[in-house]
Amino acid sequence: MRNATIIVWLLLSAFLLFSACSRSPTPVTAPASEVANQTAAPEASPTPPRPSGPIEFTDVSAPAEYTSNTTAGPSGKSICRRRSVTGCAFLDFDNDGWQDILIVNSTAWPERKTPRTVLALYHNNQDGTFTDVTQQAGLAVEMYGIGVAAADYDNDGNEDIYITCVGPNHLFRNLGNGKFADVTARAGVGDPSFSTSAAWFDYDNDGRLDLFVANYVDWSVETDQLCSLDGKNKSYCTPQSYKGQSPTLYHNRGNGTFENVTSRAGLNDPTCKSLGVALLDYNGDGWLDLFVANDTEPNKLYKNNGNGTFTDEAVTAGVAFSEAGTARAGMGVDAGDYDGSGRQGIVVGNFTNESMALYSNDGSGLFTDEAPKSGIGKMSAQSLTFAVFSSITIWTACLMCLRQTATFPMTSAWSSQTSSTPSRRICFTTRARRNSKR
Ligand SMILES: [Ca+2]
Ligand SMILES: [Ca+2]
Ligand SMILES: [Ca+2]
Ligand SMILES: [Ca+2]
Repeated sequence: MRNATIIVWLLLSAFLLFSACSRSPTPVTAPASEVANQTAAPEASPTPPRPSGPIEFTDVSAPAEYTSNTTAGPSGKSICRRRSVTGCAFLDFDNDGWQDILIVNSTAWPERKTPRTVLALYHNNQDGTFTDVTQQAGLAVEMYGIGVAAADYDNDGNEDIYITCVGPNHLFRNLGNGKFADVTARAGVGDPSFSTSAAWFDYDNDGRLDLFVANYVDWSVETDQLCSLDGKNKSYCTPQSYKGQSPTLYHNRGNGTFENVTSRAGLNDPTCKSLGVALLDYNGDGWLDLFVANDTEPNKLYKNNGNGTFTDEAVTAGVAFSEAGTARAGMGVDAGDYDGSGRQGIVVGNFTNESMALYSNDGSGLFTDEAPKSGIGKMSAQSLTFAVFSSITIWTACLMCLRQTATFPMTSAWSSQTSSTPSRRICFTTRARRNSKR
């Protein structure tokens, strides 16, 4: 199931970068004679010791030459573009066993004379440094990118890249020789919507990864609206000013092409204003389901019916609204067995004063928001939580911080089937603030 789904985003990336850079040297195997002479060691504890204090991260960007000229986009014309900064992914594109880095980039308005901005691919030199290989990889492509989902969709052993964009998305096939080819047109996956997050997963269990694309609002240069806080100066409109956009589901035909099966699958819903998607099998039936975090609209929990269709169960499951019955500004989302119950729960990042949601899965199809009781609610109340990462700890990315929100006695670590989006750089690239006066 290594490639069942791979969605990589900033916090996961940061975690992996930390792990990679602190990788221990390869252990040397002792000769058999020495092993035989060793006295029996005490049985290892089944649970590794936990750190006694907070986990500390060190910024290794400069020493690793891990830098990129990213842009958070044009200013003035739209809140939507400006506040949607870009994501990144860790993937081993050359199969050398070391995670490489892909950074998505946005771009400026055509009328603004700014330097050309493109994707950035950094090869891991295995010594703590990285080399920019964007040009030779064929990824020096300009687009208004937002997120990235990496997976081997054609089962050739090489991880491919899907970039979500404002405007048509891009699929880059990994040719296996260090180069990528833009196969978007042939594959038929160039969703023209305002795409934010994407997930590769095999919804029909045919052995081929399909593609779910989360879309945001019906915004474009032409539909940009005038909003003002003082009646004089243009400010950024809130999501309520724009119509939502339906997500898109592409079925992998297995011949390098995909079919848009959104309507047939029952996923056509233009009320969605989606920023994040998480994969989980919340009812344990072997069919991957989808949780979609919506901004100012009810969240969705798409139950996979096992026959190519999905049914939104979010309201009955108790994950569509806050406990006060209001739709929150769902952004980052992740799923994982945070409580060791054997069932996957859901964590969602929301707007300031909305608190995060921590949905506990009781196994009967119902969820309970444990955020208030667990302390996460209070701790996250003042944060605008864009992204979350559920593993041994729940990490949250708010505007100006990377915060270890809480630690749970997880028994299962990160699952290849439960990853999360949005693939967006948050804390380290932007100081943009959303207007809190919605
Ligand atoms: Ca590599
Ligand atoms: Ca591939
Ligand atoms: Ca499939
Ligand atoms: Ca299921």
